[in-house]
Amino acid sequence: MKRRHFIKKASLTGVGLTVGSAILSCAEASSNTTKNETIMVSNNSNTPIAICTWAFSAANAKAGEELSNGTKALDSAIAGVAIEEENLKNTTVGKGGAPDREGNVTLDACVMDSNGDCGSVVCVENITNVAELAKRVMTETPHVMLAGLGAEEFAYHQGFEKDQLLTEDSKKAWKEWLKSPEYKPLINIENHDTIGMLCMDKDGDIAGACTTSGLSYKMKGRVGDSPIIGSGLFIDNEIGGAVATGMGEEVLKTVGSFLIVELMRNGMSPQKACEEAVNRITNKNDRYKDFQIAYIAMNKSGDVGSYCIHEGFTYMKYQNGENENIHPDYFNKV
Ligand code: SD4
Repeated sequence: MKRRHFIKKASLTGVGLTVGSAILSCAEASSNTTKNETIMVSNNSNTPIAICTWAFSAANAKAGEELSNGTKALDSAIAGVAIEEENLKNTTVGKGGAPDREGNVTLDACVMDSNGDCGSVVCVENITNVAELAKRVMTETPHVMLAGLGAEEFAYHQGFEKDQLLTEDSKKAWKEWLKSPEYKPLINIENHDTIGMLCMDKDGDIAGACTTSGLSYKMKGRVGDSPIIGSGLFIDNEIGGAVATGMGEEVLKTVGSFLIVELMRNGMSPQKACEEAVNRITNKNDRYKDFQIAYIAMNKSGDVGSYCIHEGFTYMKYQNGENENIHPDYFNKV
């Protein structure tokens, strides 16, 4: 099993106090963890890192800048993804997102913090910044998930403004689609452009956000993986985090992001864990030829990885002021 570098931390004062370090395997680490100590893997680089799905360079740079300025991981991720939620040209996130087949734009989002807290909103209309709304569910309610009208009304109570999410362009595209309304998602063309983001801040804490309008021209009421904790996003701050993009139904069936974090807990690198999560889908499902799934992951050492079914997916990585677009390996080489 791959050996990793862990730092044993004892939290005596509320501020993490490093009391020693040890080289332990992941399995040893989890079996050695007691109530009074937390096993942490070090961020070897000690610099903040932001990664996000697809080539959303401005969003990732925004998160990177926030992290560099000392903003915590969750708020940095939310600030990053907000760039795409507000980007009218992005037809699968936030305002400007493609509607369902009846013309309603409904958004899904979730966030997960480094302390294990999470929040989610599903099928929300008229609100642009749904990742921030998911955070409010986490911080301002006793619940984890709010749906539809309940989520929308909660947003107004929280001071969010009502917005028209269907733009002239997305309305035009929908009207065009209605002329021959065949529902057939196309690989990388179905605008699989959900933004999922993982951030590691200066303290080495990891958090993430995932936000989408889901599949274009989906059935009314359809919800995908993106707002589902464990499927579209999962974080365990002792181990790392993962996010998904692509055909949400297939991610849901395999609880992909949780799976990746658990595989990392058991010693896999982020890269290998993403590969295994994709393999779980392609091994059992011949239809993989017709849909795309992509995962990105980061561990507590700041290592990142990604894997997808088909060529065409890319992701962004910000570290040390550099914002790179990375083309990961993919499964379907034919
Ligand atoms: C969904 N996973 O709703 C999302 C779609 C997506 O880029 O990733 N689009 O199934």
